[in-house]
Amino acid sequence: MKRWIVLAAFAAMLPQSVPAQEVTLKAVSAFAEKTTYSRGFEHFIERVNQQGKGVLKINYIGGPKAMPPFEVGNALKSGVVDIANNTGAFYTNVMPEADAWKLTEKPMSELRKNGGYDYMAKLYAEKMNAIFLARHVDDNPFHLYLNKPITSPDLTGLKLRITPVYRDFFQAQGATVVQTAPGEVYTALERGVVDGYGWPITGIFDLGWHEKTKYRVDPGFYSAEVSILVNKTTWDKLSDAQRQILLKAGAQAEDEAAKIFAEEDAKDTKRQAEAGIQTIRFEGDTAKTFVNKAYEAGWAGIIRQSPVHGPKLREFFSKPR
Ligand code: 173
Repeated sequence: MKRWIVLAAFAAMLPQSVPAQEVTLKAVSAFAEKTTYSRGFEHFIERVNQQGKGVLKINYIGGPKAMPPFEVGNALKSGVVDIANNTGAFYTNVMPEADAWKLTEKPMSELRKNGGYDYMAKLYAEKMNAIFLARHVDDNPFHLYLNKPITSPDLTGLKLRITPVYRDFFQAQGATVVQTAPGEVYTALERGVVDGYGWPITGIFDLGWHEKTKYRVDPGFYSAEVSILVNKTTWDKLSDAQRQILLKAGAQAEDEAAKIFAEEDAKDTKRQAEAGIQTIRFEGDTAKTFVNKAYEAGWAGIIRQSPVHGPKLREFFSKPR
């Protein structure tokens, strides 16, 4: 009898064998629902909710209608949301180094091996209380779109809509800049508040900007980054099984990015031409100088804001040019 009591007492101390209760994570996107830069994230959520039945569930509250895009970084840091779809340029207030992802010239698979990912992951943990789970947009260059023609890379006299992605480059070329969230671009173009805007090669049809765009300048520059972030306090509380579900769906999203955007880039380039958007193309040395200046100005901006980490990131991310 006594033995049974002792055994029962030990059994009560053992970890429960019944699975822990299902955890629900709150998610938000800095980009409009069902548009180009939310799509990879929404696919990720579908996979997690499929794989995670009874274990882990993501409750997606939506895009900028649920939360202003430039507030998503702080909301993720503080735990107001558990998961966010965001791009580095939208939360430079939390972590200026995040904008350096646009300057990567190596695939994420290589950066995950060469220490570049680890270096950034540490900054995300320290500065943003965040886990950088996966980059689902890459191989997707930015461009300058215009309503006034130009004949050289000199942008003097032009007023351009920007985010931190384009600020240093466009200013170095002489432009005047005004920052807006994507949701304000259409109205800014319609009212003639700006002469053009920065945006990647894909996605201008999502919010109807093709109706208000005359020219695209080629070549493009940099590589757009949109990624899935998890609040670290939330992450630390998850079980191994729950983390594995997120890691697996994240790895899938990151692995697919290059292939998806190779196709999307080609599709939207064609669609822009069909919509009557004319290409202003710099050739030869002019093109080369234009792109080199973009990287020079981009890195100078990152290093100015982060003098210790900036040069390190440049070593990991850059190719000699
Ligand atoms: O132009 C932008 O709003 C911007 O910075 C961005 C970044 C990544 C993908 C799409 C847009």
